[in-house]
Amino acid sequence: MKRVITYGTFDLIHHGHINILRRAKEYGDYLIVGVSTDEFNAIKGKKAYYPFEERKMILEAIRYVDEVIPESHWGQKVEDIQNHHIDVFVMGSDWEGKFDELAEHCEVIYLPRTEGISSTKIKEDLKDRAQ
Ligand code: C2G
Repeated sequence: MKRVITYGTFDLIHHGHINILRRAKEYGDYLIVGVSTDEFNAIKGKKAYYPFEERKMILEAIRYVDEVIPESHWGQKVEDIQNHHIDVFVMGSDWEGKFDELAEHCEVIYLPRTEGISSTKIKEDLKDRAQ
């Protein structure tokens, strides 16, 4: 069984998230998602609308996702890859090159981002509409 992992905040789930999850799953049979904790988001400078537990629950309901684990710090990826016997690490192209060192442990793949959508854009558009 080929095992894939990807990471992110996955706030306000949108088709860009679904696209990356669907394509990541195509690289194997089992997809693990490391979803950022609220504390890690603060380190990333992000404030998610949904708290960790809700973002985790929503991801677990997505057909491409087999398991969700917490992402609490930048440095956990190698340990996750080893502990979960990961074959492929997938991220969107906005992270191109940032995780190349993981190639020592598994295949590293960056997939094109879905243009025109982001959780930040959703929040901004909704704010504009409310005015
Ligand atoms: N993504 C995408 N297209 C979009 C928006 C996001 O392909 N329009 C992808 C991102 O490239 C990423 C994943 O969806 O691979 C999750 O994106 P975010 O929730 O924004 O996660 P991010 O803040 O990039 O955190 O250690 C890695 C970090 O946790 C990634």
